[in-house]
Amino acid sequence: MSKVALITGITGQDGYYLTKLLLEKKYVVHGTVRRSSTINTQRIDPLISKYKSNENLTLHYSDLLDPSSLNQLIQKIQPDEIYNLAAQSHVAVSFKNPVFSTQTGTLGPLSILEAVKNADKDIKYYQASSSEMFGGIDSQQLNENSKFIPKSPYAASKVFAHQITTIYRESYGVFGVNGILFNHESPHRGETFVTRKITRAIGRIKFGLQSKLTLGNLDAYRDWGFAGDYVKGMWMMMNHKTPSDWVLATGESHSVREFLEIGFKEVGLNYEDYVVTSEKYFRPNEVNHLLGDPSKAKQYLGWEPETSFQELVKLMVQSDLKLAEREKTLIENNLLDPTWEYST
Ligand code: NAP
Ligand code: F7E
Repeated sequence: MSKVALITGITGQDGYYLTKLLLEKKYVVHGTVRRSSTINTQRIDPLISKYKSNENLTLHYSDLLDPSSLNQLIQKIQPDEIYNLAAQSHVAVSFKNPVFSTQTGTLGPLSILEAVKNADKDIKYYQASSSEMFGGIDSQQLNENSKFIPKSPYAASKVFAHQITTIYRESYGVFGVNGILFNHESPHRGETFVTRKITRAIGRIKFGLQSKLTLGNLDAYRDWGFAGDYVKGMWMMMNHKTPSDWVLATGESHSVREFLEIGFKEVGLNYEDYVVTSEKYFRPNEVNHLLGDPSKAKQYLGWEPETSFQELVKLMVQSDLKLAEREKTLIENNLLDPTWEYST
């Protein structure tokens, strides 16, 4: 019989890649969607058209801030695995909307864990933990035993969710998994995260739709991998014999500046001719350096990243060149208003 998975945050970047993976593995997938005034399923629309007619993919309105809706949903669909991907996941925004970010990041996981604890069947739970929990105070390689020094409301809420998952594992025997994922990107990355902001701008600059790119700290270092590789790791953690904490990372760290250099070079341009910085994009408390050590996942899960940093930058640039070309055609046909630089 097919396994049943529930994914919160199915409309996000990881939601797209994980849904695709689980459907390919013949799971029956249910996902939660927030009601909004515009349709917000763009990322998963291709999967909806491919799989919805044979009932392998079902969407439900829910919000992490509504525990009773989550509880009823879990009782109704009786999933084998729950992947809690939903979060207000933008670190800079979490300083501006700290209450919403923290409530979503803490009340959400706790509500789901309570429903899992009280369910009649054994349900496995995946918590989307984050390398932001480490705080990045030096260039040390970080693993499952490294200390948490959260530096934002986002990171603090992730520490709570991580620890409450461990508490439910130890106290009630819940199969609770913490995936401590370092930054992972893709052509489906939200456009206000730095990598996608850069590759969108490169496409738009190349097609004459934008003249400059305004960023914040160019000297921040991140361990950037490809989201498609990381969702495989999530599934491997959930299908390992014992629940645990797992770091997924590439083991390489690069600066925002390096990302810019490679990205602009891919289209024959020099980033220094286009990039300016503004205080607007600096954070009240910066995570300067993140570098992960994925050796536990490699040893026990057999997980390894398959996409190099250079390949990641190139695949995002190539995808956003195509998008900018389509955008240009729409503008030329008066079907889209030109915007000369995104304010994000
Ligand atoms: P994302 O693209 O920002 O997607 C977040 C998802 O959460 C979206 O579907 C969003 O819905 C949903 N959401 C936000 N607030 C919600 C609420 N109150 N109730 C229900 N749903 C809500 O994030 P991602 O990059 O896919 O990341 C997935 C998870 O991994 C997140 O928890 C993130 O914090 C964590 N994480 C990400 C990374 C990374 O590098 N990508 C690294 C470590 C951990 P809308 O589409 O309606 O906004
Ligand atoms: O910033 C710097 C910024 O917003 C990366 C989330 O998925 O990964 C992500 O969090 C770096 C920071 O990602 C701009 O200051 C410079 O040092 O792309 P980001 P993040 O904060 O690392 C972790 C693991 C998560 O868990 C989160 O959910 O880039 N930076 N200039 C900029 N960042 C942004 N967004 N915009 C700029 O203009």
